[in-house]
Amino acid sequence: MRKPAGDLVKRIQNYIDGRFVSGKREFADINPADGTVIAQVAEADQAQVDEAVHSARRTLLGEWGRIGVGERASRLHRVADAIEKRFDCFVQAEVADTGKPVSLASRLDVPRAAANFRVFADLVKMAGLESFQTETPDGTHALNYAVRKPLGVVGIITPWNLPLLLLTWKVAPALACGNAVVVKPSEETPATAALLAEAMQDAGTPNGVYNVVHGFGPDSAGQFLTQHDDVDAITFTGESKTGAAIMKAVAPTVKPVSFELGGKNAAVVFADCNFEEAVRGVADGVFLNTGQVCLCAERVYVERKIFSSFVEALKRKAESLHPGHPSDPKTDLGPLISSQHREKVLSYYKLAGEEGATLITGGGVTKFGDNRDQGFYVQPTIYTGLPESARCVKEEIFGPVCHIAPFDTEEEAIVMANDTDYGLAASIWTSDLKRGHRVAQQMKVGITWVNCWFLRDLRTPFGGAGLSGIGREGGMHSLNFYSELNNICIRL
Ligand code: NAD
Ligand code: 6OH
Repeated sequence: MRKPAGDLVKRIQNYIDGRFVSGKREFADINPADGTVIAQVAEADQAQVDEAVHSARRTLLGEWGRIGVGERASRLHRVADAIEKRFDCFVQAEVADTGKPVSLASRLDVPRAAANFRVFADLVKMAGLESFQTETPDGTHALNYAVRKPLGVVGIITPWNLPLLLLTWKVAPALACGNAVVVKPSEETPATAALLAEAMQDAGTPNGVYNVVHGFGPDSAGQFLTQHDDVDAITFTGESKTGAAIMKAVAPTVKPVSFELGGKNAAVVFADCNFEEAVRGVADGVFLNTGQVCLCAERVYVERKIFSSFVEALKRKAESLHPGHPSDPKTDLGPLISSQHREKVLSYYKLAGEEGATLITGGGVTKFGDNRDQGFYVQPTIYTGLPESARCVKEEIFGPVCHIAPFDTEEEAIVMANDTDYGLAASIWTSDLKRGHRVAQQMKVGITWVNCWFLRDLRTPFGGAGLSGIGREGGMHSLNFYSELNNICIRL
């Protein structure tokens, strides 16, 4: 861990009840591109998590609880305005924390953060609820209608790969529904959650509506939040095994949970695809954000007729990527998030060899001959030749890596794609639309893309099957998770 030359190390604080506060302990926020310390982060202790939860509860009983849905929606639009006003700050903070290319943060992460607030602000104003005229056999008439109430205090725990995008994906609908939130961003990427607090202040969000507690999971802010008696619900994005630990932690207080977890996603490429588009799309789906997107395809299945040419074309794509400093606009492959995560990814590169894989490209560490060698770069990597039972084909690696296997029939491709304990996403590449529908409907996942990948409409259901999650967020699904519905039955 190195200090930046001649630079003051920043301090990132907790944000509780509208004030930035330090902690008794601090931890370092590391720039993955060169291993320097970019900030010292205040770790929230149990008392500070308590204070954040109490401040959220107070505002629900006070100012925030009295604000109607129209006014809430306009405040959320103001949060989006405030994000757009600080666009460059958000981009710089996200790039420094994650090491992702500036081009990606500017195109994806920060615009999506603003869009998350706008979409849920608009949606909540338009959202109706069902009502029923009821008639019983004895001739009694009644009117049933449901009303939407906030859940209360929502705990939000998020990962490091798309920190601001995934945080706002949950904060926006939670606030739209009238909740107050306590967020625990990843210890690897605390900066944009803190910047969002400034945007909340700009937007006139009352104190206590948005609180940030920094820290780790076990015996730290994450666990203090999930075990808290006065937190009404937990929404979590991260690894499946962390989801399992959180499920245990919330069990005694029976909190509703929404889990968006890991994936081991398949891309299925048929010989009738538009070859160039499929290569471009699959390359994006394997290497975007250095493979650190839960939706990335680590398993690619290609119809045997085009197998060799596809492997060759994807190899060329991988070798034409520009690894480099994230702030360089030409960079399209940044480092992995941390030294520890690089060790994990490299252990799978080694394991692939032990399991008998044929290495097509990559397989090691990228070397630059300058300070980037203190960063956490790995080569984009492609393997073939593994059996479907290999650990490298079964386990989520979360790096710029895929295994490509051939198939002969549509039925075989479907069986292979579904042969996983995860169930997050799939992509299918074919020019035959009927086949596209047919195969898509048999994928055991939360989202299937046909001839595209990570093309998002925020009104659609998003989530995973199996180890990939519990529940759906997106559009009305988010509003329903973040609301308590009270059905009122009136005898007429
Ligand atoms: P992680 O599970 O290690 O950490 C996520 C968050 O949980 C962090 O804030 C961490 O501090 C916290 N945490 C860890 N242990 C905890 C505990 N016991 N109690 C409470 N909080 C705890 O995940 P990560 O490494 O940050 O992110 C990568 C993982 O996230 C990958 O598996 C990826 O597939 C998954 N992911 C899924 C989605 C999705 O939408 N399905 C999106 C992004 C990432
Ligand atoms: C996982 O890394 C990406 C998740 C994406 C979303 O949750 C989204 O809403 O686009």
